[in-house]
Amino acid sequence: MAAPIEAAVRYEELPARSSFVRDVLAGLSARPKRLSPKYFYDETGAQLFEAITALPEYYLTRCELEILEERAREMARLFPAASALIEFGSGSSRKVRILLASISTIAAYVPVDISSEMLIQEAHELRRDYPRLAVLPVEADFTKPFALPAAAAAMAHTGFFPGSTIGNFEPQEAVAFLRHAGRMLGHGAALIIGVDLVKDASTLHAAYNDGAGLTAKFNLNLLARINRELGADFDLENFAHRAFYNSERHRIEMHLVSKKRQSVSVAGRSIEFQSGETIHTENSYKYTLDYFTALARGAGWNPLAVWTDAGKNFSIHALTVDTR
Ligand code: AVI
Repeated sequence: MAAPIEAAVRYEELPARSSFVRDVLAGLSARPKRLSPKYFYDETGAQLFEAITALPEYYLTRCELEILEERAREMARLFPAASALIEFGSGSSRKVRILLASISTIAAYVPVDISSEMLIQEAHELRRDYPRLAVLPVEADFTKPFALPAAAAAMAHTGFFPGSTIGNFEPQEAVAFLRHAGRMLGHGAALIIGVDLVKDASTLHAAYNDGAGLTAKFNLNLLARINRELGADFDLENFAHRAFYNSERHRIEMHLVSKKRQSVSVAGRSIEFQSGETIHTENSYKYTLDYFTALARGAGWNPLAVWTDAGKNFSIHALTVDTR
């Protein structure tokens, strides 16, 4: 019988307040101003993101779930007997549950996430539903090296990185992440990764400018979080959500636009905004199948298979790593 989970293995204290304040002050002092999208996900932000995934305009989650449902049995061939599935940035366990339901050779599941509350909660529920599965959560920033729990380290590894979170990295960061994942998972390991696809600008625009205004709330929550945690005095009424498709760079850009000339106090520092000045809060890159395959090859991963939904909106790539 597997040991009960009281807590996730905590690899380091994250996100440390000191690095949050440092990053925020550096980003708001830069020209143009910017904030990292990794700071969207406090408790409120994580809940807003979950709500976004259910929006009719936000096709990404729906299309990825369609692929997982249709193809999980094909994916099962990638899993050696008694293997460990390592999920980078696990969040809710909705997607991994589809794999677990179809792939009986997964002996251990290692969800890796920065937020321990959801990690522990989901781990409890998975252990209840899959009593024979070793659920070994790790609280860590999955973009940095972390140690796998010993029980999983001894098994063959398959990585899982759904949701097109790779699209929130700059292409060179995506390559660096894939290299790091390859080193962690080890030679011959497979990676199942969700990647959003280039498509018409109107579909993309709608997905990031939803009618219910949840994406706007999600974007503005970053300022609310800075108010809550860093004692800032952003007036959310004075900023607006802006998202558009940059077709030259194949990415959705999200910004917060200052509606007027204003001064905001952040951690004791005064930050000046011109009217119309923006804070760049997120890029969400969209790839073609060939471009992503080439990017992955450049990071040491060879393609095994690729699947799309019927509408060809979203893709899941299966890759294998050559670390020699
Ligand atoms: C998490 N990530 C893949 C989402 C995306 O679509 O880039 C985050 C998001 N931003 C706005 N809506 C959703």
